[in-house]
Amino acid sequence: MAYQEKQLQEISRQFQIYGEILHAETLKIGHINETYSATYDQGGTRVRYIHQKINKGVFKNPVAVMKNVTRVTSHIRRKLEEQNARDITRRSLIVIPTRDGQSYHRGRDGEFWRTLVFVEGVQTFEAVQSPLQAYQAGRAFGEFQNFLVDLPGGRLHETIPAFHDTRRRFAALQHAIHKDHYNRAKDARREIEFALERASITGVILDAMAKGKIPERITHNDTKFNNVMLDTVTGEARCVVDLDTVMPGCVLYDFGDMVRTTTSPTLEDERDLTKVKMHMPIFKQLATGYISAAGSFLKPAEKSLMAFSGKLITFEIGIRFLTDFLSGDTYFRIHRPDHNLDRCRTQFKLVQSIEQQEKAMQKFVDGL
Ligand code: GN1
Ligand code: MG
Repeated sequence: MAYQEKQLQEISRQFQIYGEILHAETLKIGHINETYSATYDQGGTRVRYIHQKINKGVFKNPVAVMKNVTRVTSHIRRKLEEQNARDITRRSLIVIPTRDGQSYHRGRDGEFWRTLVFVEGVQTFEAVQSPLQAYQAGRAFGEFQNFLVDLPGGRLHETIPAFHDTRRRFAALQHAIHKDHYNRAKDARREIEFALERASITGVILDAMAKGKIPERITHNDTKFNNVMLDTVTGEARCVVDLDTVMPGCVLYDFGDMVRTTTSPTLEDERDLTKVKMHMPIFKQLATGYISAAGSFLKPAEKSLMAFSGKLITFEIGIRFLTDFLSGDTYFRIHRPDHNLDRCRTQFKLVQSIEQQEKAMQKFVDGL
């Protein structure tokens, strides 16, 4: 644990938490931020909060990140209140302000911290357990996008510019191959070849957006399956989390990443590639769930690229892992040597599997 309980204690005192910290644990989720859950005694009841250190290397402007997060979460909360929805505090994240009313605390070491209400009675999964879970994920992210179609107050900050600019991601890969700073290209020959053969797909969504065929919308941009919290009892999606990259984007980035992280019921770094496969029944549930919530605002042009987006975003994340492997693993946290190469292989295997079934996927979406 990078931060000891004592340090966390000091940080937690900066926030409007009316309780005494009892203990804290590291949560091993995500490749980027550091996340802790802390238990407090609040008037004799135990309550939990999330404390998170924002990765400044990745999010160059944490203040902008928190501005976005606050706007988005308060808007969703207001909408849920208007609908007289129940269980509101488990349906959208709640940012706990600092004692001086800010959405983040900047420590003496310059690090940025934020605190969120811990949503109880939910689970996240690294791999899908059933097609119905994919339906839930699709519905949850579709609903999230739908909540934000009328966000007031102007354009959100681009917390990471060109985040899903697949052409730029591809150029970054080419650069890393060319530099081969760590002499690792020899270990990834097949993966490099696989990537280079598919250069032509990188411009499809970007071009459609540039031509105005596909609109810019507010999107989540990191719709991994483990960013959906499912109710432990009912299995229903309650809340989507990890809002750092909520910003102007394309709905297909979100749908594509859902395809990547749900349709093969395997881990993102599964080493047994024979297990990695796009499962049609899961895809069908995912797409149905998504359309059930997003169908009301989607344009035909967006819908028509849904199947393709699964392939593209899986490819994109694959080349990001490959680029990081070639560049010395500086971006994604790794837990073993060659971890990013393994992650890349898993993504590329899934790309292949999607390619084999793309027509059938397309046909299904067209019928929705
Ligand atoms: C990163 O760390 P996490 O799970 O929030 C990354 C995503 C990738 C994902 C791959 C800001 O997300 O873009 O799809 O890893 N987030 C950022 O697992 O780069
Ligand atoms: Mg994330």
